[in-house]
Formats: sequence, structure tokens, C-alpha cells
Amino acid sequence: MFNLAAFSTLLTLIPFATAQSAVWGQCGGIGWTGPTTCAAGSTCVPQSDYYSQCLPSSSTTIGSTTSPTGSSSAPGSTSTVTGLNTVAKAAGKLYFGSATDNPELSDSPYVAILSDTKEFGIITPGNSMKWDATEPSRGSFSFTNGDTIVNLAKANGQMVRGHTTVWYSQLPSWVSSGNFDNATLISIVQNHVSTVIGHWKGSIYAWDVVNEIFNDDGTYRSSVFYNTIGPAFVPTAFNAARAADPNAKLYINDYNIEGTGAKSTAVYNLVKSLKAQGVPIDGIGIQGHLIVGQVPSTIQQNIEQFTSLGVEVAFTELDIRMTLPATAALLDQQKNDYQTVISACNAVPKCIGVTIWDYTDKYSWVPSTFSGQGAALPWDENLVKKPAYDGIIAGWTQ
Ligand code: 9MR
Repeated sequence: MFNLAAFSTLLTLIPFATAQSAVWGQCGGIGWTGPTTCAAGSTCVPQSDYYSQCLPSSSTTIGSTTSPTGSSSAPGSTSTVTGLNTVAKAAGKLYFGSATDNPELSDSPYVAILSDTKEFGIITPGNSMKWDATEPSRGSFSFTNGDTIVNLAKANGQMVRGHTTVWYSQLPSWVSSGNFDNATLISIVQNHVSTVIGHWKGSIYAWDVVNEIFNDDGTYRSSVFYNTIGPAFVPTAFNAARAADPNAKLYINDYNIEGTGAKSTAVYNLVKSLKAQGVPIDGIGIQGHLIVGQVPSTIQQNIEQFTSLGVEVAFTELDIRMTLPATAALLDQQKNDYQTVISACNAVPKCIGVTIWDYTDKYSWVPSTFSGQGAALPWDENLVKKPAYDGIIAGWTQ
């Protein structure tokens, strides 16, 4: 007679008896019932309590002196680091973090590293809190993808940066082409900011309330907000944000404000004026989309000027791109460039943390935007650490 119980037991034993996980596959972790041994040439390495991964044995030395886990030294390794967030916190910072995006969350080896709080203490949704994602038509809000990332962060014990409420880009045409008058657009901004920030009240460390509002020469960027409301759209957004979540840090965020210059001066002057008017603003987000070999020499000076206003500063979207292919010389220069940026933040107490704009070249925005450029992040397309990783560690520990 067929014995169902015995057959089921046999079935559960089969993977252990016959299978090995493929390279990059899962090989252990709490709740894992699959194979715990790895295909030839790879080794099972714990990434977290919940995820162990078969890593190619050779990957421990490719392009980096550190092991792929960040938690132990590989043969030939010269450092015994414990992760980017661990080291940033040991330097007195609040976090080291990464952006992510919903389509990437089906990639479990990727998620395992993203979820490792030794590496990342905070995550930022790259797209799912933007206006086109959250209010695609007027008064109709959608929080599903943002919720997914907030819930992942909560499960991991990570914080979240909210990005972003008022930005000229990724704006639905009902806003950008709505031809609203001043009063109507003000109420649309207030409703958007208060509804989005209110939805995630208590779950967000900091919000990029306004994003990329200046041109590189320091003048206001032309946008439906500036063109209709004038500069008053900025205090309108910050006041609505504070009312919606009094405990979230409220940031102005922009690129090309890493070093001193006209755009940094514009941000400095605006924040000074907002504070003088009693507008609630807590931080300046320096995006940090940089180019290998072209990192400004005035980063620390610029951060010091910003923090002299009584606000905190964070790098919010750091990546340092290069013209491909990535040669050993470029990767080494990139390592130095990451170290330069991180050590500038490290040197200023109110530079509270650094977020990279995703952590692996597999999901970087760079190649699709800048043809022929890429390799901007500290992990390569195979989730193997690059020399840049060691540059970040050096920046926090020097
Ligand atoms: O990473 C984001 C990418 O997936 C989007 O396609 C792109 C669209 O504009 O936005 C990217 O993120 C941007 C961020 O929101 C603001 N600063 C520049 C970032 C890179 O473009």
C-alpha cells in the first residue's frame, strides 16, 4: 500500500541527498530547506542569519582585497572589515546606506546583501516614492511599491530615506501640463506632500522634500512649480512636510553641490534664508554623482559651510562612474575617489551618513544614461566587491 507520509519524507530528503546549489545560489540560512553544499569551485558563505550563498572561490580575490562577505577575510585578503555600515557607525556616523528599486527585489542574492545591516543601515527607494509612482492621477494615491521597500527595511532593522516629494522630473503630465493657477498648484503641492509623507509617518528617517531645484549657475531651475508659484513653492513644501511627519528630517537635495561653486552657494543662501524665516529644514542632501578622477578638492570645505548653517548634511546618491572598460588603473583611481569623498564626510561631525545610489553595477542607473560609462558602484555586476569597497572602508577608518 502507498505510504504518503513515508513518500513525503523521502521527497524532502532528496535535495539533501542529490543536489548541490549552483554558483550564486542559496545554500543555507534560517528556514532554508534546500541544498547546503555548493557546486565545484564555489563555497557556501553566510551572508546573514537568513541567507548563505555559494560564492565562486576565485571571487574572493577578483579586483579587491576583501572577501565577498565583508565579514571575514578571504585567503589573500589584506583587511578584516565588518561592513560599510558597521565601519561608518564606528566612526560616529548614523548610517551607511544604499538605494534600491522594486524590480531588483526578486533577485535574492542581491537582496541578501542589501538586507545585511553590517553593510547598509538605511535604504532609499530609487523610484517608488516619486510623484509619478505615488499620485499618478490627481487625488489618486498609490503606495504599494513604496510600502514594499519600507516593509523590507523594517524586517531587516534598517531605516529609510524618503525620496522625493517635489521634483520637476518623473512628474505626471497632469501636474506638469495642468495649467493650474498659483493657488491651485499650491494646494496640489500641499496635498501631495502631506498625503505621501503622512502615509509613511514614523517610518522615514529623512525626506528629500525638494529635489534639484537649481541650475548649475545657481539660478532657479525652470519647472511647473517655480514657473507657477515662484520660490514660495519651497517653503510651501517644507511646511506641509513638517506638519505631516514632525519627526522626519527634512532635506533639500541636489547634484553638483559636492564642492564649492555657484550651485552650492545658491543652496547655502536659500537654506540660510529659509532658516531665518522659520521654515522647517533640517538637512542638505548632496547627491554625489561623480566621475572617476574628477572629484572636487573642496568637498570638506563645502560640507563645513553647509553645516555652519545649523543643518545636517548627508551624501544621498553617491556613485563615481568611469568610461568603460573598467581597467585596473581606473578601479584603483575609483577606490581613491571613494576614499576622498568618505573621508570628507568623516571629517565633519554633522555629515551624518552616506547613501550610494544602489550598491552593485548590476543595477546602476549610469550605463543607460551616459553611453559608454558605468562601473560606478563598489560591487560589480556579479555582486563581487571592487577596490572601491576598500576605499570606502579606508575613508571611515583613516
Ligand atoms: O535611479 C533612478 C532611475 O531608476 C530613474 O530612471 C531616474 C529617472 O529620472 O531617476 C534615478 O534616480 C535619480 C534620482 O531620483 C535623483 N537624482 C538623480 C538620480 C539618477 O538619475
